[in-house]
Amino acid sequence: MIYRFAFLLFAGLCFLGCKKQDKTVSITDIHDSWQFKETAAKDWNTASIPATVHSNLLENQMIDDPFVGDNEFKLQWISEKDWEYKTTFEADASLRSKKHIELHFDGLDTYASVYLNDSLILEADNAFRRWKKDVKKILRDKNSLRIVFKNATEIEEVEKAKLYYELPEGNRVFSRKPQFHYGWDWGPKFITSGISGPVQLKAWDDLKVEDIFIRQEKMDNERALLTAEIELTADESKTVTVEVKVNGDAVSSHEMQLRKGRSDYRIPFEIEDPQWWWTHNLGDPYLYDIQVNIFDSRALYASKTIRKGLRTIELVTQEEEGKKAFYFKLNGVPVFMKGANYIPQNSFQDRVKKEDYERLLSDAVKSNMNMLRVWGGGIYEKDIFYDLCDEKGILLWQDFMFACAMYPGDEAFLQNVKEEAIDNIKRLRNHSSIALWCGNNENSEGWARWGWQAGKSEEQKERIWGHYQAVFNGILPEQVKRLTDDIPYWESSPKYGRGDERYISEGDAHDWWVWHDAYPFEHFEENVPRFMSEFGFQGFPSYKAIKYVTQSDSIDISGKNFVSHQKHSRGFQLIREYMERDFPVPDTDEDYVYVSQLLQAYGIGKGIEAQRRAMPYCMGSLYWQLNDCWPVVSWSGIDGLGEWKALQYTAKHAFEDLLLSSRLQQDTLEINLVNDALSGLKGDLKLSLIDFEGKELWKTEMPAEVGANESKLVYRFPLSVIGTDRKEVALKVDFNGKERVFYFVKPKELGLKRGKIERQIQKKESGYEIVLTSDTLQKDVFLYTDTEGHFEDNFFDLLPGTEKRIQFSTQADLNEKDLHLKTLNKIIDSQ
Ligand code: BMA
Repeated sequence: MIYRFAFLLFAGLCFLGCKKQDKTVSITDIHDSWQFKETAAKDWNTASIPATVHSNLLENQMIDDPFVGDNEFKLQWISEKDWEYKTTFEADASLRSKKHIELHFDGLDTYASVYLNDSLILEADNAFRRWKKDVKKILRDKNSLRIVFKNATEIEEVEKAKLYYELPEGNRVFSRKPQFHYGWDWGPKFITSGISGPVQLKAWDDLKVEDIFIRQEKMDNERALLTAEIELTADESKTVTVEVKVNGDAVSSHEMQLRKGRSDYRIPFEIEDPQWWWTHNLGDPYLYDIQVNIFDSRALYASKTIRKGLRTIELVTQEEEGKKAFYFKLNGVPVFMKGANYIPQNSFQDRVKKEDYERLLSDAVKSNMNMLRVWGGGIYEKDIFYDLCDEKGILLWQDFMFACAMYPGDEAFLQNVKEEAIDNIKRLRNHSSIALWCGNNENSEGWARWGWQAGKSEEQKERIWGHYQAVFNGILPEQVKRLTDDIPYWESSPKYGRGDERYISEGDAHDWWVWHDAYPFEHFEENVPRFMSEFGFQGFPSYKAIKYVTQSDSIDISGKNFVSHQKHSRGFQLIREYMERDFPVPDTDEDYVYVSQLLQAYGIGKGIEAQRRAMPYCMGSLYWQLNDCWPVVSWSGIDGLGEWKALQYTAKHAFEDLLLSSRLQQDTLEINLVNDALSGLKGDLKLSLIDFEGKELWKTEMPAEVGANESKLVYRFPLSVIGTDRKEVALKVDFNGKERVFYFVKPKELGLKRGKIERQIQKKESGYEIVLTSDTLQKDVFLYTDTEGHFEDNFFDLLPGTEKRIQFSTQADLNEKDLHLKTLNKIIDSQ
């Protein structure tokens, strides 16, 4: 016993000094001195890695910025060529003396032949996988490494020729690489290639920790039962001690007999009075530091720390009144999911930096989002994305990377998909943020109603559908079940396409009647599904993004330099059509951009509110889409340069845990309180009808309350109070100090007068405070400037005689002349 204590003390002291995560494995990055060229070319150019060929060409100033003007079209030649990369590196005698040496590639995009010292060691064919190769025998003192990337198009043609039928949506289905690279209705076509992840030599003797998974077996308020599942490769059978520490305290220590070769070991442990991980809006996203230490009789062998939140997550799909529910329970509590669909942040992944992840995910928190959906046409994100979601308390709906198509199903393809699933599930399974793994985006909807079956024989249809089943009801759910601690799996988003009437009563829904079928925004109010996982409307990006694209100081949205940044064939036309319905159509490009953003915010705001009012029937509202991968006219709330469009501010307010919402129903305005918090609220509801000069025409006040996690109709305001002219009045509603203003006609019908806005600017520690006042109600006040920074609120209504204080956070100096302002008043008044 005394011996054992002494041993643990020794080991503990040793650990304090051992910063390295895994002493058994020495890691050498091979990131230096890379060069690249087109295979047919003579001259080599320097290359930083990880990167794409496109980024390397740009770094060498060999191409123009792909995001400017119509450069996209001029750069298509890049993906039609083959490219190669080379470097040299040393492996000294001490490294080579290690018993095992592997070369690891954490990302190769996509068809790569890897030569080490002129031996072909690897042929990769999946950009989503990680590759490794035993190189012990090939490694020398001085080594050359060369990687040849074959262009994807040629290989896809070969694969296509092997099929006696055509698969829908083009050749991209043959390549396991991000599907948006082939162009999307918000994204350019850049079929990249290159070394997309770190390249490392990993060398070790005797023992290697392959993987550690902290499986949460059971959890209640008293204790969490966990198992550390450890995958080890050992050269010989020997005895080790495995210790688990939680937040620095040892909670378990086990002696274990290692088996020779690769084996799995299970170490159970408990945490008493565990702290639950919550989404940021409901509590603390608490993360434990769980450290697994492996000792032999002399010293610490290996140590790995996993930051893990403890929580239970459940997808409830049981029958309710003959229909199937669809909601998430976090820690046993049904939670309304508020958020958006996430796409890759750049066409060239290497250009997304740590601070971009930090900023975008902080923006999601600021916008009161508690869930993002990682959409299936993009990428399995880097670890940092999931680390930040864990920390910030954002849940993730994680798609597998399949979108809007039917895929092949030959043995090699299925095996490749299986390995891809194993790689990514294992990499991501310790993250508490992942709430769901979903098979694909819109594949089954497409098959059912996008005409993909036309012209195919019964046998062909059966075969294609059989391949679908093999992946989405076979391989993927099997791997999720086998490798995770009961994370739910969902076959496809949406469950039913909108052509199937069940889309509204079962599973998740993508409602594209608005936009693609040009239904009015009011459609959202009458058609609320169980969980809206996609709905959206386009808006122009910021002035900054437009100026970047056109490389000009003025706003021109119809020139050839800009129009290629609208990827939806009817996009411009649909924006105009909807604008004519609800908003004034301005006659300058600058105003048109502004009103297009108001329009987008107005429509999607209506949808979010309708979905939240319908809680608990509806339990989720994820709009399409959070962000962009370049500057473009799209459905995003945050544009390609990180600027917030009006939608993002509207979403921020509409997603607050307490929402005051209204709906016009014949001769009444119904007022709802929606409360997502875990405790109820009581207070005074104050209503006051005002004209646009602020004169109070009517008022009332009453006690009101709303329960925890509840939406409640609290007041019916009779329109008879107003009389017939509803264009110049607004209803101010206040509940416990939270205020909202409702209107009775469409924005274009409002009798708004230009008026005058007084402003004051004060320097503050983290930027500036802008104070605005006006004698007249000012609608949709938009502040903008060329100075880098962020307005904490924008596109707001300014009530007459009331001060509005806006924080502008910036490191720069804001010149008063560079602060501009637009209002809907000015546009309406001048027409
Ligand atoms: C959704 C997405 C994307 C697309 C968007 C807008 O269904 O899944 O495929 O960009 O529609 O059309």
